[in-house]
Amino acid sequence: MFFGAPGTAFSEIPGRTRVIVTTDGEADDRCSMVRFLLHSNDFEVEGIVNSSSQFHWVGGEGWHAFHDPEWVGESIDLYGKVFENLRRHDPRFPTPAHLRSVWKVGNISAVGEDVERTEGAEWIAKVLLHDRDPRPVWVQAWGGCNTISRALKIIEEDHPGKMKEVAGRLRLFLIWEQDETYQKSIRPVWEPLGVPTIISDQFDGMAYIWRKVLPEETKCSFEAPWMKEHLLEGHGPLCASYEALDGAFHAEGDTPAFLHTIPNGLRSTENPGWGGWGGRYVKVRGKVWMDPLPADDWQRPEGQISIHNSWSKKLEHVTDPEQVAIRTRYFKPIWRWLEAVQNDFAARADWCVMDYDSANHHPVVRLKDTPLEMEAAAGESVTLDASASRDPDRDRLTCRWWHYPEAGTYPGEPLPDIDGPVAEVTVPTDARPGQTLHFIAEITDDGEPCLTRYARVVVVVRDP
Ligand SMILES: [Ca+2]
Ligand SMILES: [Ca+2]
Repeated sequence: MFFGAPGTAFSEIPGRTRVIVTTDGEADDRCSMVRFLLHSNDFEVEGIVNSSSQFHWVGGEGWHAFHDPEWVGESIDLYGKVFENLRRHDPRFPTPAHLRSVWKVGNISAVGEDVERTEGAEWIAKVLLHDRDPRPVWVQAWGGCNTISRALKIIEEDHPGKMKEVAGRLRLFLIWEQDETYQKSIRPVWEPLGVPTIISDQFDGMAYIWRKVLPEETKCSFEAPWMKEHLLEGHGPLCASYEALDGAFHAEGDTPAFLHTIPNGLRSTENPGWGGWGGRYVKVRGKVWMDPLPADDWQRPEGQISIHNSWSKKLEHVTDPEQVAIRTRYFKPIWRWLEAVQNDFAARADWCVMDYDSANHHPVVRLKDTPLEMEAAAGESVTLDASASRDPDRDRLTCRWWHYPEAGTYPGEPLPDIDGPVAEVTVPTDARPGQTLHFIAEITDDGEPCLTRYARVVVVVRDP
């Protein structure tokens, strides 16, 4: 254990990621939106755009009905009611007026409709074409890709000379392919231009099937008593609007799309294979990343991946212990972080109603004489030092350094965890030059709820 040195809360906060959300307004999108708005200090929110999907569109009947796009405006209004208090905890929370100004309605009239030049599609195109800001824009499909597809067609039609530049700025995070437009329109044109694209199936661990697929030990913060205490009651109107199911976590299938882009120290945006709050992915072609194979003999679909051929749905109902073990392993890149993710949510819910001194705030991880990337030969030892970390609330911090084998390329046995802020690790003698080992500093305070931040050090094995 060590004590975080005192400090002001707002210095040294990592840069925010630029994000655009497209959403089909399903109940779980509406739950995700509550969390997203409470994380909006972590992002530069460039767009929130209603879109259709294979599940919901205007004119869809019964379960396929389209939730009136105004739900986004209503969520922003509820955010507006707690905004002043959120600002006491981080002045970077965007104003409700800003969020309203970037909320647009996109292509919603039918499944996969990407013909009409909607306001939402024009807006996404405009942001992507904005050449004064060179930083990546993470465009997330919480629903179909059709509005994104229309936006990219606008760029193809009106600004063909800018496509390469846009491709360099665009990042796609797709929650399945919830219509055919990725395969039909986006993939043929934009994959060859090297747009980094993550197509997730693991997200389903946070969606409706969470109770079936998450390990027991991760479920406590999804159950009704936890949700009631930490979110639903006594935390203001935005959290009260969260559509719990019988009081418990409902579903937030789209949440991993933005969890991936939170600057929490895991540096997931640098490489989808490194793993982070939004899951861990493997490169399947070009710059396209999808879920790791559940088992060696599973085949990845060549074309669209969605509810009809998803691995999560194949694994949902298995009961054979071997298959259950495969399922647990498959969702681990998501569930391994969930306790910290839920505590983060709870702290933000507190920020809606509490003053600064009553609430908890994140540790600030600081490494000392420890580059984020270092070289070491097999058999050589390196020191990883996070002892300069601190906590704005002067909370006591605990640190654990752990080896994340799946994130690196060294294929041997995982190295043991090391408790404490300073770790000396020895590169295994059988590691080969060029292989990588990832070490995560996981630093947690003793505030209520406890909050966790990270650092990731990548050790590249060099020639002796
Ligand atoms: Ca959705
Ligand atoms: Ca704290």
